[in-house]
Amino acid sequence: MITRRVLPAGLLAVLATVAVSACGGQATEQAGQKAAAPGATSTSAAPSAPAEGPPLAITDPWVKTTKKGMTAAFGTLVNNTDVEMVVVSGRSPLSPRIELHEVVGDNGKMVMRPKGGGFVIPARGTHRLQPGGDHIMLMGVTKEVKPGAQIDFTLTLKGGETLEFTAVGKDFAGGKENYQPDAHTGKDHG
Ligand SMILES: [Cu+2]
Repeated sequence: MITRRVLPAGLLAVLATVAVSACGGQATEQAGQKAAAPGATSTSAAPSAPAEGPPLAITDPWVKTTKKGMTAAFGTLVNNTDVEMVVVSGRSPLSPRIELHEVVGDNGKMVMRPKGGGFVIPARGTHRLQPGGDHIMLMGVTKEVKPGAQIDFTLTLKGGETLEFTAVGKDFAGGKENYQPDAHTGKDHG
């Protein structure tokens, strides 16, 4: 008797699955997008990931060395999926206050400011964080970052997924790349 009750339910489930996948390309794509997103949790979830890598990764992450105060983190965000990803916030034990910044020209000077909408990584594309361009801004740093230091970061995507990585401390002479920490002076940064 129990099997008779269970069977129709199982059949319904199968029918439902068939119906969903028969809805056409668009619906199937959306289902694929939803399935792909939760996988974007962490690069450390890599062992079972396909050869192309995790859904979202960052290559060569590094943090500019500093005594204290402000610094920034860089690297190249790599989107291995068919859907756009948007990084909306970041956190790290190194700083109580992290913002996603861009560098723009303002009356002939390059200034930094929070990037509205966050960092967008196109489907199957990359988004480079580099001195003079978009960067992860760390403010209120109280611990010295020396060359080779290992700094943990967590970036959060629009959908709530996260990317965790460890960036390495590197010396960087800012001059020609227009990376100017003092560009923050007079802006909203504390
Ligand atoms: Cu900045």
